[in-house]
Amino acid sequence: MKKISTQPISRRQFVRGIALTSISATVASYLPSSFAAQQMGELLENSNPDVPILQGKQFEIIISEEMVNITGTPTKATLFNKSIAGPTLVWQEGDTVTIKVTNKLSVSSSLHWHGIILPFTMDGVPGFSYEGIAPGETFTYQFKVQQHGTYWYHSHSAYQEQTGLYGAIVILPKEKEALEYDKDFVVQLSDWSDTDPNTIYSNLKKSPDYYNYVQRTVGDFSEEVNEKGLVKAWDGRKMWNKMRMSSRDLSDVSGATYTFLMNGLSPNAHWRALVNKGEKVRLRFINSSAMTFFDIRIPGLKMKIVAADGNLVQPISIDEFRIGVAETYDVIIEADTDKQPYAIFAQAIDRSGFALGSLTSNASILASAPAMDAVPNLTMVDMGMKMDMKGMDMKGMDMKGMNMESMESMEMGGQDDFAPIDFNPKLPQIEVPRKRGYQTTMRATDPQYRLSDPGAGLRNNGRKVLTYADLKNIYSTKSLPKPQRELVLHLTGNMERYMWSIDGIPFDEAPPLRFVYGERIRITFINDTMMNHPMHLHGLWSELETGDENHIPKKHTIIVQPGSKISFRVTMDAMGDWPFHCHMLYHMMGMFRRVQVREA
Ligand SMILES: [Cu+2]
Repeated sequence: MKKISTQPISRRQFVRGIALTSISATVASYLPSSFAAQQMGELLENSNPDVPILQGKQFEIIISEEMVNITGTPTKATLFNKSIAGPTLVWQEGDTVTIKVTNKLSVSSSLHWHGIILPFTMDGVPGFSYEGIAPGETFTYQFKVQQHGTYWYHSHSAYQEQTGLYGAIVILPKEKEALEYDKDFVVQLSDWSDTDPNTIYSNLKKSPDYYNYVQRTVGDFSEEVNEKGLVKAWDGRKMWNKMRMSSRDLSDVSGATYTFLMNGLSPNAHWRALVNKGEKVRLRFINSSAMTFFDIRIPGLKMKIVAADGNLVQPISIDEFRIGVAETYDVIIEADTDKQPYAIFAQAIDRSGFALGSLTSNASILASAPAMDAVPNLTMVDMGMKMDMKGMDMKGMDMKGMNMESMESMEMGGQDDFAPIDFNPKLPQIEVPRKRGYQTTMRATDPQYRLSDPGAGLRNNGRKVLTYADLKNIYSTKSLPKPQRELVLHLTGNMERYMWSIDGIPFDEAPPLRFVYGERIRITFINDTMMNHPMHLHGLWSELETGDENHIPKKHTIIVQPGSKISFRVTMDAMGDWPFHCHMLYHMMGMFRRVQVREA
């Protein structure tokens, strides 16, 4: 194991007099050190002086509780090897890696390798591959690395991911990628709170809008409709006011409690990438947040997207991209840093704050953050709702100010079962239980594929924004077999009670989803809620249907936009039990399924 770190320059001199993000001021090292990976044609830089880069085949990781000071208030964190983020692990494709993980917490912990293809016994999820790592115990992971690109790892126990248990993985390719760049940085984003995550969750349970300054009311309204009927509940313009208020519903947990970090550093501590004029730079963006989607741009620069979730895509030049929780994107940029520093600006989707860094040729010259965009409004499209005006008594209602076009076909949650939705009559549908009831207060009755929709807050903003429709596998997917069966899953919730589920059934009441080893499945999600859900299937690739059959991109995490539907294909080529869940930390306990792959 090689530990890359210290150059005897205190990073304090680079921090402009504001509370350090570091866990200890004694870890004082700076200046990116191009390291031995260069031998293999790679140029990974030390992203943050306090985040070591570990490279090799043998690794030792210790999980412990430490004090950190992100905001000025010392707070307990759980950390890998005492750093936030955890160490960046550099693997070589084709190697067998061995990682010994010791838990020094007083509670059970775990380490999951996000997006890594491995035997299910090595996946690291309590209740699936093992029972977790007990206090004082060591678990040894060993598996062959069969892929390359940008990934990450995190705890899969309780809310430990929120309190600092995440780190980056960079896997060097066996054969050189057709990418040209001179420098290489991990840009790991996360959301930090000084509040204990158990408290955050209980606050959400008590009041789902606890961290959202605008009230959440559509669900209230549909409950009212159920009780009183639509006409009475309508009450003139009251409903419209409610709809407008609810249209601000973007994040459950916001900058009201979160400080957004880039490579473990707050905007004040300001991460910086030292870049000289003329250098091409690869930035490996990883969203390791518990709950935050970010919209990322580098004002004044184009970014060339070259990989999504670790897999190479046909390069596409854009101004901005949205990264969901758990996704990764690799971009290549070139900046004239002699002229000025450039801000790496990652604003939270609800504009309640941002993570910030600089590309600069001089570590003491930093870019300032641009103004945040306006708070986006969700539209009826985002709600995927229809308003059924037929049979309604319209007399005496004040319709002024109503947007009839978008309201015309909205239907609030009813008592019926889900209407059968026939996406592809040629595919036999997999039967799964579905429930209506208190778990499901919303329902998208007109969900649309929105692959070319950048999402609320990014539409028509004058910038070229990446969409899923832009993601094209660099390899041809023409010869891949067609799916044999289809599984349709509804993402459901009761926002007033902060309950999340799939098909109205939370994880602890749901039977496993059973598949036969080797079969090819089409999975379609319908998002009945007003929130984005980043859906992550462990151990198996999710091949996203973008509309281009010949270049289907492979992902491990797929954002299902509010009120939309989206489809992807999976070859069930890995035996065992696999978690399949929303990666929003506080949605996960309900919006979760066990996937079982077995021999026929
Ligand atoms: Cu979710």
